[in-house]
Amino acid sequence: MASSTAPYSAQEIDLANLSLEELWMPFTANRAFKRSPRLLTEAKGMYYTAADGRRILDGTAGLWCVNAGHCREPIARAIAEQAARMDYAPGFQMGHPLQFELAAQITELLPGDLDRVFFTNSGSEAVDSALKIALAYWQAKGQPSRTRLIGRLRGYHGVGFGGISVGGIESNRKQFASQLLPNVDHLPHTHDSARNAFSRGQPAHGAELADELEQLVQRHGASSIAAVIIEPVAGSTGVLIPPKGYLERIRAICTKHDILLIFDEVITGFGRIGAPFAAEYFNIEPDMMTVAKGITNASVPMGAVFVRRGIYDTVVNATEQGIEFFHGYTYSGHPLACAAGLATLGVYRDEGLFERAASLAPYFEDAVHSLRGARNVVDIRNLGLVAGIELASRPGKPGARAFEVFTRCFQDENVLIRTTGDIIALSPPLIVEKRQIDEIIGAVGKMLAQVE
Ligand code: PXG
Repeated sequence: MASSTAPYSAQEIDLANLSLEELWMPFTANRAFKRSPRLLTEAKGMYYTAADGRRILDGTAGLWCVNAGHCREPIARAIAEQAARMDYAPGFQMGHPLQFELAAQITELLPGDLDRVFFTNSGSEAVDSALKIALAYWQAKGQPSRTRLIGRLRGYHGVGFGGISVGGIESNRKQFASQLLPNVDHLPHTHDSARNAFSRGQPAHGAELADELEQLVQRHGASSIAAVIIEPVAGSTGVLIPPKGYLERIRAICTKHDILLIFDEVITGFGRIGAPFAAEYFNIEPDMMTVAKGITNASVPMGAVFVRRGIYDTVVNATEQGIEFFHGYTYSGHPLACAAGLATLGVYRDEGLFERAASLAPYFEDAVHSLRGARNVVDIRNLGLVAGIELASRPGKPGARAFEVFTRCFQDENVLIRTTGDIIALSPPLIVEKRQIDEIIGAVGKMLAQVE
């Protein structure tokens, strides 16, 4: 194309002359990245193509989100057709059929009376929306003193002010520490390497850590507490599987004191642990769930809050007329996201991908635990198709060792993994084949042996 015209598609970008300076990259060491960039240009199924043409096996489903594999034809087609038919429709005081249809189809996957859906565009927005729904609910119910929010140490709930306030990842909070939400408490995290290292599936020890919630209730009074938010399986912090009995106890204490329980299922939702949602896997019904990522197979940004019918009814019926909940986004229920979501649900259903994740889980478990004994490995934990491999840190350089494994896996082994601190996280698309699991584990094992 003529050089006077700006490129408008990936194929037309001149990679050799691509300027990296202008973009401020998220959660990235910008200066180091721009010195030695890692660029992806295409994707199909289990593989990315890197800018230098190498095929890269995706061991992380992008960022835990491309559960059905990349560039699935039915999803790409649905997006393209919808973009041509109706690109956008206002979501305030107006609607379009796709958003109602997607909400209806999703609720078929949900347990009990979790059957109301509020759409957002990301997990962070879903979390902030859920926290606001909790406050609106208690106000509508005539208990406006219930405002306290309880999260958990090492929890990740996105990057909104609400999410980092209830979240418990220190590095995400410290630049903003003076302006976080007030009236927030944190439960202890559930990681206990002394008792639970190398557990397969749910660790045996730690159910009693839930009792800290009872302590917080005693300290503050139940009538001051609006909601508890936790990831059923903590992802971002490095894959922490809930101890046996822990989630049951959290649920029981919340029920006893009438505290709303929010499961943040942004990672666990849509099949990651071998069930539609962690709520089903653990057979525990939260009062709300937050999701994103797998809802559209990450093809178009979308998040959602799933809400028990009674919460919706309470908020909506509390207002005589007019708008009941002063909250929403320009792109809530965006037509492209809804089209992608419907097609994604179709792929999950037609290919039985949640069941596939469940049936591959034992093979995946054996594969990741075969790395026990590899150099510097101090713990391995897993559930469904997610695993964390924790390495001993280099003195004074937390995260450096795992990051070197990550860069070498990408550069030398053509395998994409993810690291957080010194923990390697694996979460392949649910379409992964056994030989690809072997390839991912083989690459990690080889690099663990080589990296100092
Ligand atoms: N809650 C949970 C449990 C998450 O895992 C969010 C909320 C926020 O979602 P958005 O869509 O706003 O990013 C997340 C996101 C990683 C990693 O590798 C994890 C996430 C995002 C990016 C990277 O640990 N989780």
